[in-house]
Amino acid sequence: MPGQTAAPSTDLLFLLAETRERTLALVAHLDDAAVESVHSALMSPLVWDLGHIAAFEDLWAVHRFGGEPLLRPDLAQVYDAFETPRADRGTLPFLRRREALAYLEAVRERTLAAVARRGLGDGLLHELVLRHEQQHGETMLQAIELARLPLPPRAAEREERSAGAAAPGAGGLELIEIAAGPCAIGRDRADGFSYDNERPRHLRELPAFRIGRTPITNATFLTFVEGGGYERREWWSREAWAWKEEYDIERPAGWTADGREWRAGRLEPLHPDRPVVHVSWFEADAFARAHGARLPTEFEWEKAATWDQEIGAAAGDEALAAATGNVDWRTFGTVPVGAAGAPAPSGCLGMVGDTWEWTAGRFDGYPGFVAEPYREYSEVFFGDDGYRVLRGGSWATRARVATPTFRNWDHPQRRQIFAGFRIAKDV
Ligand code: AVJ
Ligand code: FE
Repeated sequence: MPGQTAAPSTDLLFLLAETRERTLALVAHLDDAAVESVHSALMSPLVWDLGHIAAFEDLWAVHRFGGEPLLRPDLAQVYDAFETPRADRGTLPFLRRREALAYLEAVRERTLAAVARRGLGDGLLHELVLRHEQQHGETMLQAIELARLPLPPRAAEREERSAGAAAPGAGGLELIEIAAGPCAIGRDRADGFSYDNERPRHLRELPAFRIGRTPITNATFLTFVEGGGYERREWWSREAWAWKEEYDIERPAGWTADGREWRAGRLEPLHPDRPVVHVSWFEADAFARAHGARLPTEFEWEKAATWDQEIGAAAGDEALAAATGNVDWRTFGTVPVGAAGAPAPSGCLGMVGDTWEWTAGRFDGYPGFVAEPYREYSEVFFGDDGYRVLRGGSWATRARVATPTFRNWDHPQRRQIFAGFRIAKDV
């Protein structure tokens, strides 16, 4: 599958270099003000991500793996994401663009020197560093979208993959039934790289359920907006209603009242067949209630994405890779639902790629969870804080990260993620 870890090899060094090129290309066309200023209380300045990527690599590849002292111990605090919430990052003495770029380069030299000295070991720490930078690439794309900054010039060459692709599944309202039975959830170290929150792989018994063949499209969500969806108190939870009222939320983030949306720094007509994105969990939940439905649990989602009823096991790596749709910044935007990737064995389309999908439950550890290699990756977000799980990755997620077992999470009111949803129902 795309997230598979090959035996540690020089492939990893190639991928580190390729990922770095992409990181740098995200900001190369922007001026210092665009890169260094805080555009939104929700997001770090782009330059913070640059320094943070370097600091993470300094810690894990140079210090922990290479056994060298940190290159910049003075910066550890500034770039500690947990110590310094996003809202406060604008006030920190973080590096300016020129210094951050130099820091990235100096750390990378030390990383490569350590590899030259001791090889890659089992490759897991370098894999962690690689995927960390890849995840921050998506965070930076979110910041760029939110600030309505231009995408890198490469995005202008993006393929238009909409041709001929009608949206199957009635705009997301067609549901597929998944029979009752067990499903293996998660991924073990023996299967290659996994994050601690995906482990241990374990069986779950699930009752039969129905789930959207595709995510909900813009056209379908528009009927909710125009049908008074944001005014019907009965469709909203108490918490969601309070949020919606406080912030005067009337439509998905980036939509205008006259039926257009902000995409890649410009206003474009709303594309009816593309999945709705930039909705919060609260909005997704309200939409589902309006349709007498609910959001799928993350286990239902994973079963719909991976489970092959015929063989009573997860589909093979090749089938899962073939079902992976629009990822890797291939189009720098969404495509019509169902247009990219083969169907999962369940018949569901577009499970991985195009848009993250909100799921019903709280983010928590699987039974037997062990934090590794650091508690701040996921454990500190578990439990009652109300983080909801997103699955499936978006067009902005790198293929290596966008696996059907990968768990993303955020607060239910957040809308900066390239996130939509599909609906589900009990049988
Ligand atoms: C998995 C996307 C929620 O951005 O907070 C980046 C990924 N962890 N650096 C985040 C992450 C540490 C994480 N998410
Ligand atoms: Fe990080």
